[in-house]
Amino acid sequence: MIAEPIRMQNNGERNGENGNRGTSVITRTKPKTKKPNLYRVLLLNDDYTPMDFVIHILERFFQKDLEGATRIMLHVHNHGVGECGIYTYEVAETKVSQVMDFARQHQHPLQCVMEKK
Ligand code: TYC
Repeated sequence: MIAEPIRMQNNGERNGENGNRGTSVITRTKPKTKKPNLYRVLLLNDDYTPMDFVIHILERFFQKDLEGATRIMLHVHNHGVGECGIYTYEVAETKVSQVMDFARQHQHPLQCVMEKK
């Protein structure tokens, strides 16, 4: 965490007649633009899930065209794991659930996981 410059905005009652300190307001001078944590969604290889089914998953849930989906599927097939996309936490979580539910419905052992970038 990096401290950002702040400005003290005093309301003129810093030392009131009764000696109490008045309320001071601190104002952020720089707009706060926090970057969200990002997560990779990964597919894992297995020996049973059909290649065409994995391609369909990549088209349906990760908006890949046939060429991109085929490239990712073959990367997973050849290397054991591959990246389908990078998303914020809730979107990544939803993608993983959608893939796992769809694979289970079709009785394929395909595994999909997320990892923090
Ligand atoms: N290895 C599978 C096969 O030969 C294909 C496959 C690719 C499976 C990617 C899972 O995430 C995967 N049918």
